[in-house]
Amino acid sequence: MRVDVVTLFPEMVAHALEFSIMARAQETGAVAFGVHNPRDWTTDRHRIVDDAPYGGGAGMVLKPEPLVACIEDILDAPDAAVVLMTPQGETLTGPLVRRLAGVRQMVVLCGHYEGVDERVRELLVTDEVSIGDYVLTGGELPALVLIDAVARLLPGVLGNETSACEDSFEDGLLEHPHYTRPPEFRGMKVPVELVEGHHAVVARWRRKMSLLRTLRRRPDLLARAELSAIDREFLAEIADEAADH
Ligand code: 6GU
Repeated sequence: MRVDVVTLFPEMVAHALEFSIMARAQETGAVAFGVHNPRDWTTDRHRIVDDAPYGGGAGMVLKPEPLVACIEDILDAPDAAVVLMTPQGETLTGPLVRRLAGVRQMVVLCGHYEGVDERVRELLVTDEVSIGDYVLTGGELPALVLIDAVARLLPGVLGNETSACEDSFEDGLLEHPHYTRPPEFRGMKVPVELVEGHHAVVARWRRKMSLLRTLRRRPDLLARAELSAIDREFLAEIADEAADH
């Protein structure tokens, strides 16, 4: 997959992609990143990228000419997604990440100031994405969140040791707790089910903890999760225990 980021702060984005799994994903060729400054597509002496909004009001709006010239130069796949990062966008979730992970090219436009001229959206933007209901000063951090979430689903990016399919949300439940050595730390013991290491016992303990965590922290997820008869039995047991106390 090719990912091109359009930003007035290219160093901020490029540097963040130089670490850990994103760096390795680039080295192995699973993903190719490009970072572009629309200022390089201006044609005036002052390299101006923004202007005051028509109709007045506070803040500046990103001008259409440099943004459109930049994006049109970058686009090379016919099925490319052109994603505008904006608090007005669709909230980023697993299904949206999986859909975007299926395109050959993703161009990510980082909004700034009051936003971008509406004609850029009409001409080129295919998706508008927000990372949650709070306002940030720019689209760079949200773009990095989106890119990380998408890139880790691409074939060959995660090793088997950190497979994506056991993550929280993948089966609609939160993950179980994790432990490593030592078996006792400050008087706190690792659960016996894990220490003894019988596969079926470990699997049952993990599933139960996953259900319990989701019930306590995210009952909204539990209501939508796919649950087996055994899962439901366990949840009924918890409900009975709670009723007894
Ligand atoms: Cl995509 N941009 C900005 N500026 N703020 C946000 C956001 C995006 N998503 C949540 N807050």
